Amino acid sequence: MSNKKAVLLMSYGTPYEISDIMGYYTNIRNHHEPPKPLYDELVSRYKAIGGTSPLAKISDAQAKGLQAQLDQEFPGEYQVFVGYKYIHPFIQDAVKDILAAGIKTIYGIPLAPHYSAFNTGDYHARAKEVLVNHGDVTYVEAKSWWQNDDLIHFWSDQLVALKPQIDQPDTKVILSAHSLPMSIIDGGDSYRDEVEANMRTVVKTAGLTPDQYTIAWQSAGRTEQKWIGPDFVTVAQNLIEQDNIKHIISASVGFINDNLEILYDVDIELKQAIETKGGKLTRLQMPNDDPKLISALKAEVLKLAKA
Ligand code: FEC
Repeated sequence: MSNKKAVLLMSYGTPYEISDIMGYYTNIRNHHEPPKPLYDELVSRYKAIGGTSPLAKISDAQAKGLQAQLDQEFPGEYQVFVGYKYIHPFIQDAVKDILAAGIKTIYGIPLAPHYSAFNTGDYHARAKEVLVNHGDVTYVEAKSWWQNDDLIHFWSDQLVALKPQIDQPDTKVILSAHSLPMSIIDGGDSYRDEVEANMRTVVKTAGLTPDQYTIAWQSAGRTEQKWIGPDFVTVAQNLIEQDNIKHIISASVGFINDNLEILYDVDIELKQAIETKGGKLTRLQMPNDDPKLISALKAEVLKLAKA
């Protein structure tokens, strides 16, 4: 038996190469293969950002950064593992590795700061299903960690640096996060409320006035159902056409990584939509493995350790 504690970082995962996309997309669609037009469309989005997303490398860098910060303060006490929901190494396999290492305490932390029973809640469920017959193992779960000061300041510092531009009457900040089907929100999921509270805290910390920003949603799925809106492309175009806005500053506060939804949906799709209407886009940097993000993860580990 080991006295070490495991930190299990969990996220969506991303295809490592084009040939992984079919299996990955099939997993996202609950083991149903995507129709060919949807599959082709997803492949073309990955190709447009260079073939694959940098997400796997970034998750790896986050895990290494966290391990280094923990080792510095608590040598030998923690071992960081990574598991994905839709591609290998799967969350369940990471938990099996933890068990094989003889570790009896697991701190489960989603690499997404807003709780959603649909998304991050499901990460925990997948981890815990492996532990059903392991009553001697303690699993402590992080729910939401967007309130962390370092993470709030990661965003608000960038807005403060852009304040001279934001103070211009032709400029608007659009804060965005991944949309979800409204049926999930109507079922009582806290995701939308958490995301909006996060956005309001960021703009308040940066000292923005209500007329300087707006909240919108991005990356809704290609389905018939109603998703949380308004969509950020429509919002941006209306601002330019109807409100004399020329400069949009995009802050995708709902994510912590450069991924397909940032590099394609913001950097290609939103940018083109804005430029078509004669406007200009500036996008805030994503946390990735910035020391502030790593400190936020470490703070969450220490919070769980005290719980
Ligand atoms: O490879 C990459 O860089 C992208 C990885 C990726 C991240 C991500 C984040 C979120 N998603 C959320 C909700 C949904 C819902 C559906 C859905 C569908 C997809 C598809 C791909 C995909 N998601 Fe994702 N998401 C990422 C990738 N997502 C690929 C399938 C093609 C498409 O629709 O674009 C609809 C599922 C369904 O079809 O039934 C719902 C939420 C997040 C933000 C939180 C988080 O990061 O976990 C919410 C990264």
